[in-house]
Amino acid sequence: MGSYNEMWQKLNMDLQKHDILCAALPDSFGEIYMTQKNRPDNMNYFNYALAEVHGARIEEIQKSKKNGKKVVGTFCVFVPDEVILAADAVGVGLCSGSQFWVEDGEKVLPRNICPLVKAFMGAKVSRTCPYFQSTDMIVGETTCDAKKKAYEILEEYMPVHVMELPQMKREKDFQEWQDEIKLFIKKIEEFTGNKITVEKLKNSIDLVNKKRRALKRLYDLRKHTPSPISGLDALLVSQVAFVDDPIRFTEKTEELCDELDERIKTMKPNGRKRIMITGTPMSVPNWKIHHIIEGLNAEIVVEETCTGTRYFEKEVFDEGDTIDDLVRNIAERYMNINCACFTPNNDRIDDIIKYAEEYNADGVIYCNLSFCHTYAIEYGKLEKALKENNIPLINIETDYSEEDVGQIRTRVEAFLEMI
Ligand code: BJ8
Repeated sequence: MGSYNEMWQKLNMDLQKHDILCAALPDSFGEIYMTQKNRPDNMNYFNYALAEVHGARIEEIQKSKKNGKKVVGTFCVFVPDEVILAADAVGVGLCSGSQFWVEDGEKVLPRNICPLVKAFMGAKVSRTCPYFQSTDMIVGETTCDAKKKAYEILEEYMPVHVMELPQMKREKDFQEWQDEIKLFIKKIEEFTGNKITVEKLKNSIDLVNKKRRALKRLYDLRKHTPSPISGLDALLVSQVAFVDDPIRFTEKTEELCDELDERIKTMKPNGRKRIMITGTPMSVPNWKIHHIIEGLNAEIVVEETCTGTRYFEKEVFDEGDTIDDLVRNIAERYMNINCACFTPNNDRIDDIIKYAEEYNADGVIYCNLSFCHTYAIEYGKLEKALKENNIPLINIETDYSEEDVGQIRTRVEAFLEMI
């Protein structure tokens, strides 16, 4: 990473601590990513984006701020990016996947909660995340107890707006979600001073749909046997999607897909086991499970997670004459994300069975962050359904630490031999 000390200082970051974080990232990225063989050339952009994740991208965001733009941070794929962009704000996904932040998170939160929540609190408390330090407003949501209560603490550090996400999918819930989106529009208009017009909202719907389409194209290419891209690389693309400029990201992902389109013409089956990952999101730099699985000569071909299919599946319908029409379209798309915070959530099981067939998966690995109760409980139902469909499944509960790597490797190895 280049020298950005002056910028980080202006962002009131703890430079000493941040140096420790920055020193570790290139090593782990080099060891996990750069040792992969035969990577697509167009992954260079995503390597660069990762290397500059605290540098060049932050510089760009600072430039936007100087030009009067507000920066809005989010933690969940339920917060509609379309609204943020239509208000001419910059949106960044702030979920944190590093063990580095957990310790500081535990200073303000109980230890026995999900590492993702502890990590995002730790990132703020320790002043070592330049995205947090650049963010003018956080938009949270009432998905799980850990997050919704953590927002009350986060509010002591910065402005927070929380969207109430209904947790059933009845008509009345759908109406309520539309009302929440309208409240969010009002809030962000006040916050940015920019009016959201029908035209602006249509443009942002179009922009985000294009981004989704590029990711869908990438995932469709992974259906090929063998997959033309490793699961690790596909995960990196998804992780970059949360912080990058959406137009550039879409262009770069399409370029990558063009290359993969050519690749599949000459690829021959490699006999590797094809694995689907399902469960909780894997935000940057959480590459732990992918690294273990692909290190055992299997290939991950799809992730049914929020850093996978749940992020890009289904587009927002872009027809409508009024803000209300467009809000209805947005609500419809987002209410169909099958997160375990919903009850019931049988559509997620249907999705997993459908993907197993579409991606020709030999087995499914359920990855659950420790203390995430909703996903942990849902495992039982999925296990039953996959058994009925003869789809092999194992359950891995883990956090961001490295302590259980050996144990997980042994279990995955046995699973791969069995399927
Ligand atoms: S839509 S999966 S991004 S809530 S933070 S629920 S892991 S205990 S992240 Fe999520 Fe939105 Fe759902 Fe997706 Fe569990 Fe941890 Fe809560 Fe988590």
